Amino acid sequence: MLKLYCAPNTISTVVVIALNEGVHWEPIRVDVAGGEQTRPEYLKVNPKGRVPVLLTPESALTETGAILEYLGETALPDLLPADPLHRARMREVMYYLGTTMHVNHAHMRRGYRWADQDSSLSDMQAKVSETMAASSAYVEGLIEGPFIFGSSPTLADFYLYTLSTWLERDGVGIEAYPRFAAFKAAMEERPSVKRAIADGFFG
Ligand SMILES: N[C@@H](CCC(=O)N[C@@H](CS)C(=O)NCC(=O)O)C(=O)O
Repeated sequence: MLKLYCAPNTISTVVVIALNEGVHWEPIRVDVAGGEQTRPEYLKVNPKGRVPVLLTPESALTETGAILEYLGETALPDLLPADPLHRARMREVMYYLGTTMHVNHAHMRRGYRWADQDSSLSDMQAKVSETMAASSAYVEGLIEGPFIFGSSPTLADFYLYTLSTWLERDGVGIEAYPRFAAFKAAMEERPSVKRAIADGFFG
């Protein structure tokens, strides 16, 4: 059975929802707030000290986008577009979310990765609502509705859902972005998301 090292309100919840779409799996909860991911036992699992990590029978796989694509190819083919250009468009969105929007968010609580001085850290925090609003505006223009690419979700929708749940804490009101807000509501109708919420992965 697949196992996932995961924690509430982190990017690992993307994989939680994807797995809930139809894979037999088990969570291994990591106390990220308590720093468990920095301890030697965890670093043996993931030397990067981050969640998520997917344990397959063969190996430990990291990086949210890579895990999603592995699940798409092995267990969730309906969430992986068959057409190469559509598949590349899906990746285009996932790379943006992983390398830009997630990083914007990380400047709120994880600024110490990039700077030491208090003034630098508070500068970074002050920019988060601006950069997350800019990302939301970009995403608003992408969403065909109700999902990113129209009526059927792809792996990228799970990624975007998790980021949508971070906006309030980052000082961005999703209601300013009607398509993005409707997307979030549509995702919350899916049993996979309902189960993740009930299991305490959000909020
Ligand atoms: N590039 C990685 C980033 C993973 C990541 O940054 N995870 C965060 C949670 S959102 C984490 O584990 N943080 C723990 C820490 O910074 O100590 C991915 O997309 O999977």
